[in-house]
Amino acid sequence: MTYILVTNDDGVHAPGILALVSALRQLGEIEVVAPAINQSASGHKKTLRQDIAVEKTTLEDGTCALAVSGSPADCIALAALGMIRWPPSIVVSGINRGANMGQDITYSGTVTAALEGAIHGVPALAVSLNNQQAMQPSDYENAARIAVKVVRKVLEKGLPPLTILNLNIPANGPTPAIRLTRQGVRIYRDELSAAGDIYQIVGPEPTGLTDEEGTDLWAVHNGYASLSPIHLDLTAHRFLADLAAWDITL
Ligand SMILES: [Mn+2]
Repeated sequence: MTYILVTNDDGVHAPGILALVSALRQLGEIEVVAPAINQSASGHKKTLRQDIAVEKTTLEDGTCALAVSGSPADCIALAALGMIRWPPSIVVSGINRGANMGQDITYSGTVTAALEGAIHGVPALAVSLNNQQAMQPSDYENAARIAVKVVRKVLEKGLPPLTILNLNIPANGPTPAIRLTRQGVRIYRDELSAAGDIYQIVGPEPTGLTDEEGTDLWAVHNGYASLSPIHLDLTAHRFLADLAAWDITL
């Protein structure tokens, strides 16, 4: 029996997770463990030696869920360490409000929750919806339908160790096709806002991109769903030989 663990970073009562749960239910049993409040851009945060509160809650459609005071990755870690049945057939994280492409991947709670699944040896998929325009419920339904297609394939094929899939879907579907992509490069336009000694990083949605064909940013910018395999090995392999030539000796 297929058993799917669903999480997100927008919080357990966000519309994206509801659409995802609703669509995935056709594939098997669902457990929902998600942050109690919005934890977007929390990165791969691990809450160590601090209390994490977990409360039962109910989604709008009556689905039972666990609301966690920790990070998205904490939700998966708690499940993996014995809070609920483990392992699931797959961890699915999303549907995030806003794309997670380029360097967003390291900021994203949506993606890092999926990475936490990979660390614990389970296949995982992150799903995000691009929000350059206002999003409709139908956008989440379209994204969830595409996610189901990818989940079916992962359940059939599995994924290599420490590897996840990162799925980004344009708003204002229908989406014509999925493009297999590599991680692109974002251009952020953040600004600093100061009031005395209190600062805020503010900015619009990161609209800048290097529009290089074959990247996640390129695909979504051109109306396609983007599917990237992401690996937890962050080594800059191509630089390793140059680094050796530095000849750092002790
Ligand atoms: Mn989010």
